[in-house]
This record gives sequence, C-alpha cells and structure tokens, in this order.
Amino acid sequence: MRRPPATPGATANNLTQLEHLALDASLNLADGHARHRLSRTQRRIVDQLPALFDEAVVRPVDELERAAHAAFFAALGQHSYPDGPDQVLSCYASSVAMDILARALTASVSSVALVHPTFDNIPDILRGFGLDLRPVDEDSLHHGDLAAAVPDDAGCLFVTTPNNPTGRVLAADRLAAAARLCAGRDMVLALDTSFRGFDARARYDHYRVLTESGCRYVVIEDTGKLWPTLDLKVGLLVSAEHVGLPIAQIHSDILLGVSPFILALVEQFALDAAASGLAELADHIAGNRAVLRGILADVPCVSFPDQDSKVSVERVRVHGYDGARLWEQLCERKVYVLPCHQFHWADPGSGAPYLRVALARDRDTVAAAAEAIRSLLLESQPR
Ligand code: EGV
Repeated sequence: MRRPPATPGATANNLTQLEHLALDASLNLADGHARHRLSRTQRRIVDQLPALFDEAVVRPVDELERAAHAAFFAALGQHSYPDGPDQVLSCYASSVAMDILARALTASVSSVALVHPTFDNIPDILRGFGLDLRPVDEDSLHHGDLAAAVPDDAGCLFVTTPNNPTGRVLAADRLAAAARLCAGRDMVLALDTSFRGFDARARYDHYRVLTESGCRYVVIEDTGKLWPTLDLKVGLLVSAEHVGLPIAQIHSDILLGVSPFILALVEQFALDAAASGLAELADHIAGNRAVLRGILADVPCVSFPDQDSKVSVERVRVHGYDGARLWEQLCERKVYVLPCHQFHWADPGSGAPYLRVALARDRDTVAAAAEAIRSLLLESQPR
C-alpha cells in the first residue's frame, strides 16, 4: 500500500516512502534501481529464462552460489574476495544484509561512525537496533587527518563508496588508511559498495587492501542497482574470517538462502557485465547525465556539485530554492525525483538546496523529466 506523504513537507517521510509514491509514474526518477531497457545481450539472457530455471532446479545450490559469487566479484575487480565458510552470504537485497550487519554489531558495538551524507536507510537501520551514530563528514574521509575525523569511541566505521547520492569514491590509499586506523583501534570497518559497478575507480581490489591491513571488515555488495532485472537481485554480506561478529548466525535466523534461480540469473548478468555490460552501462549513464546537465545548463540557479560522479544518480543544486518544496511542485506535475534532506541524516537542513535525479532510466525519460524541472525553475521564484 502507498501512503501519502505526511504534511507539511517531504522531510517527515523516509526516502523509500518517497520512492514508493513514484513507482507507477511514467516519470519516475526517484529510486536508484535500474529501470532502463535491457541491452541486446541482456535481452538474450532473459529470452533463456526457462532454460535457466531448469538449470537452477538440478545444479547443486552450493555450486550455483559459488559460481554466481565468482562471476560477480570477477566482473567488479574484487579478485581477493574471501571464500572461506560463511564469508560471503547471499541475501535477498543489500538492505537485508545491512539489517543483519546492524543486528550483529549490537553484540559488541554501541556506536557507529557513519559517512554523512548517505542514503537514509543506513542510519535508520543502525538506529533501529539502538546503535548511536556519529557523523563523519564525507570530505574528511577523502582529505586530511583520518584519525582525527573518526571518533575514537566508535566501534565501527561505516562508509558508502561510491557514496549515494554524491558518487564520491574512496581511493585505494584512503581505504588503506581507514583500514589501518580500524585495525589499530580494533574497530570494524564496514563498506557499502552497491554503486561500484558504475565507476571503474571503485573497482580496484578492495579485499586485497582490507586483508593486508588485518582489520575486521564487512562489505555489503549489491547487484540491485546495476541490472534492469525487475528487482531480481542479491545483496552479498562479505566479512573477514576474524570479524568477531555473529553474522552467519543472524543470517541463518533470517533466511536459508536466496533463490537458486536468481543466483543463476546473477551469474549470467555478471558474465555479461564482465564481457561488455559494465562498459555499456557506463556509457548509458554518462549519456543520461549529459542530457540532464545539458537541458538544465542555462537555468541560472542550477549547478551540479558532483562533477566527477559516475553513479546512476545525480545531485542537482538549486541555489536559493528549497528542495522539499520543489519536490512537491514536481510531484504535482507527475515528475518524481528525491529531495535531499534525508540523505543528510545528522543535519537535514544542509540537504535543502539539492534534488537527486535517478539516471538508470531510458534516455527519453531523463530528457522529459529534465525539461519539466527546467520549466518549473524558470517560472517560479526562489524562496
Ligand atoms: C536508492 C530502496 C530500501 C533502496 C533505494 C536506494 N530502499 N531498500 N529501503 O534500494 O538510492 O534509491 O538505495
């Protein structure tokens, strides 16, 4: 069931509730899920679904799961991923992996240092299990003294990389520094890498860096943002052998395993991604980003703060406007994007001047939404 947004503003709802409102709209640029047309080679996989189903019936589940994991990690450059017992756990979605991680953390951790801003379901899930949150400004992860930026009473540092919505990628040397810091303080280092498929700079071998540091790491990987498979997807919960958290136990409380059919589908899409799919996807997203920026280029109050971003969402800065008010006005015109207050989970006001526009859509959808945003901005006054 869809719940209408609470009045007066959009800030009373979480981002997913706002995404829900948009699900059946033709101009749905709200959620970060992949909703563009299948590529030619992806279409060929979908044409083979009955055969894939039959294969999933007979192939041993353990073998299917290993094959899906191997194909996925290879496509994303994660060659040193751990393959010991329970080190890669498949989940229905990355949010389920997040939920399991949060619950596992409560066994020994009371506060989490979390990147700010980031998608709101991460702080919401962590808080939901009673964890205290300490914001770590995104900039301070990338430059300057990391030890000073990460509160030393936190038991876990959590970083989304590439970040959602900014697209910022933690470089290898900064990941190594974070991993060393966490190893030295015996903190858990947790990463959400759901958007790494969009950005080659996020595809260096993270597991090599993490393993070399000796830190207790957890990584949440995701197929859900990458491929337009109607939310047939898996989230992977990956952890160091010595992570010291009851992750496998809690995973087994929640599920026995994901569907072997979906694992078989993930294997095929990952093989396609490695062959040509990631490059095609990057081109498609870059083209959509150029269309959005081009159509809004001459609107005086608009700028694009994430110049380097390659991920499938784009922030639009609307100088002098309130993003929540614009979001409402766009909803009235049946154009759905996201306001950004909720991404700024520790300081919602700092998200006010931004909208987030999803780019994993067909080109004409992005163009039509961009035209609607342009018209609205040109005819209305800043607040
Ligand atoms: C994004 C949807 C959940 C989430 C969307 C997302 N919300 N899982 N509560 O998948 O960027 O739109 O991450």
